[in-house]
Order: sequence, then C-alpha cells, then structure tokens
Amino acid sequence: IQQPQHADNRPLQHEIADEVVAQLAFGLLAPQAFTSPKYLYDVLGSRLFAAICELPEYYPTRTEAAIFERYASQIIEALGVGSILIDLGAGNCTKAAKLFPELQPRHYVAIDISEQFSQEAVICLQQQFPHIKMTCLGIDFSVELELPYSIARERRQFFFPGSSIGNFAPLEALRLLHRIRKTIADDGGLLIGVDLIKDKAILDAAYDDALGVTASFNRNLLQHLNQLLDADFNLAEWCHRGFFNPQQSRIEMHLEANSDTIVRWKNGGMRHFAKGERIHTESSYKYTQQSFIDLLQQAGFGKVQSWCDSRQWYMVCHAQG
Ligand code: AVI
Repeated sequence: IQQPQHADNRPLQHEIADEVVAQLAFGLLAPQAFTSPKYLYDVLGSRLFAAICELPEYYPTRTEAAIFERYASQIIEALGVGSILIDLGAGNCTKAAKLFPELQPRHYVAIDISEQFSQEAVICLQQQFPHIKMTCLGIDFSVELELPYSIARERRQFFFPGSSIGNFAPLEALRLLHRIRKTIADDGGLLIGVDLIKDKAILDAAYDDALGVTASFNRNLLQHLNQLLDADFNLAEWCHRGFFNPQQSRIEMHLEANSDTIVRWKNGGMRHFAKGERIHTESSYKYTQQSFIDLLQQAGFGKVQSWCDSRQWYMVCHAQG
C-alpha cells in the first residue's frame, strides 16, 4: 500500500515527527549524549533567548548593534541600495528591518525554520514598508538552501547576524558559507556577525549569567524533549553547565545529571545517566578576526570588508562573491 503524499512530494507531518524522534534518540544514546541546538528554540526557548540578549553579561547582541550603528553608511554602501536582502534565521525580523530605511531593498526574503513565527513579523513589516516586496520561506538552511525562481539571482545580499554561524562546527560552517556562496552571483554578498575569542571569564559569564536565564534556556530543552519524544526527563535532576573550552575555541553548553537517573521515551527508548554525566546541547565557536576571514575565503568569497568594536570583541564582515 502506498503512503499518501503531499502533491509536491514533501514528507508528511508524521514522517517528519518520526525523523525527529529517530535523530533525537540517536543523540541521546551516543556514548557522549548530545542534541542539536535547534531544539533549544521552542516558543518558550525563543522567548528565553530574547531575554538572554538583554542580559548585562551577554555582550554579542549589543556589541553587534553598536557596530551596525557606528558603521551604518559603510555597511549600506557595501550591500548596495535596492538589492535583494535574504535574512537567514530571520526570527522576528527586527535586525533586518533596521536596515530598511537606508537600504531600501527591492525584495526582502525572510528565511526561518519556523515559517509561522517569521510570517507574522513579515505581515507587520509589509504594512510599514508597503513598497518592498516581501517573501517568507520555511527552510532549514543548515541542511539545504534552494531558493525559488521567484527570487532573482542578481544582487542577492545574505544577512546572517547574531554570530549564529558560531553554532555550527567549523566544517559545517564552511559548508553553509559555501552553500551561500553558490546561490549568489558575483554581484552578491553576505553580511555576517561573528563573535571573537576573548578573556575566558567574560565568555564564561556570557553563557552562565548570574540571573540564571541561560540555565533556564538550556534546561527548557528537557521540557521540549518531553513533549517531542514523550520523554520523562525530571528537570530537578539536571543542571546547566556553560563554559569556554579554549582547546576547541568554543563555548560548550551541557545539561548535567545531579544524580543517577533513568530517562524513558517513545517507542521503548531508554537511557541510564550516571551522576555527573552530561548531554551536550550547544557549541558556540569563537574565532579570531583572521581565522574567520580565512574561512570566508575558503568558502569561495573573494573580497572581505570587516568592522569591529573598540574592544575587538565582535566582528561584522561583508563578504563579496
Ligand atoms: C543563537 N546563538 C548565536 C547564541 C550563541 O551565543 O551561541 C545562542 C546562545 N546560547 C546561549 N546563549 C546564547
């Protein structure tokens, strides 16, 4: 018997759900358990992340915004008025919208894994900027980046702020940058934010804040897993660990078991975690200015312009095709 399919051959909802369960179970059963950082972002997780961006210890958001403000005219000149602005991981679209008055993009394309979330923001923005054509696409660009023909190839400018590139391991980051490079012509580019290596104490505090918001963001993952996997994680048994690992040049976030515990989930899944055992939930790679520029060039970008804050904590790059 043939399974019913969407007319356009997209997998059905229950097939996606089965794949999510299989992927998560694979990670949880690995000798060093892990989950993909994308599962940190359910509705509450996205709100907690927005709160993290307001914390005194979490400098990247503020530092990036200050760079955008200080070098606005140079950045707009690099992107070019009237281009196509393609926002990767658009979320609520606020960062891109700040560029609209000066940049006047001819077409704004918001790409997010959660199409519904961005769709609402795009509808509001369309009222404020009725002359800009707007499109919203639900794409997991960490896997593929095939854009529809309705998005012209000329003058595509990708926008990837927030140092989200840091959440990809270097090889995956290279693959993503290469994927972006392939979808632009020589007149296109990429505006990207990247967090730089700095004093360990500053990095540690940014990912383990005094108020415990990052801890809640991390522990909320267990609630999300309970829902996705029908699992029985007991939140009281898990604590947050967030620290800079200088050997790997990355922040690591883990959830650590406070005591021996057994977790069960859908389809007979089960794992015993010993006290102190961890689930690796996120990495956030930090670069030197040169190592990131090298990565862009390795991905096939020819010319790179960059801007930093006075403390050299953060860098914004415009890479051209
Ligand atoms: C979304 N991403 C760039 C954040 C980061 O800094 O890696 C996610 C985050 N995790 C904990 N705090 C913030």
